[in-house]
Amino acid sequence: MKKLLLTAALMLMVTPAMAKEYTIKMVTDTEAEHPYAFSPSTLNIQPGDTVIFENAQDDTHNMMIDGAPKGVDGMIMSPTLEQEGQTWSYTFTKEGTYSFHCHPHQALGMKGTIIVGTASKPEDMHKMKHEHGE
Ligand SMILES: [Cu+2]
Repeated sequence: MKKLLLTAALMLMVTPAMAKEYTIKMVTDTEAEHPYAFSPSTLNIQPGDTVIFENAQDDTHNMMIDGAPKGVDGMIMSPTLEQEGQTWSYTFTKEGTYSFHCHPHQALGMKGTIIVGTASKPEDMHKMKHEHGE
């Protein structure tokens, strides 16, 4: 009986879940041409999907959205992830293009793009303000 209940519970978790989960790793590879990177740095998902940002090594990374479709307001940013295996996830509900960067490594080109459904035209996007004034 216990086993049956467990099976039913597992099926409930799996079947109605249309939304998917994706993982973007925050990578440090000092040997690489771009030592600090999001992998993958571009991702196409659907509204309702969740993206997990995972620190792949012991290094300090974060994720800050710096451009978003109009109508998406407020800061979207992860806390600082300092240790290997630390994660932060966000569920994207509104269609469009989201650009993001890692604040500690922004100058080193650590950035990426997530397209939710259909990409936004540039005029349908807006810059998100950050406390550090960008
Ligand atoms: Cu970084």
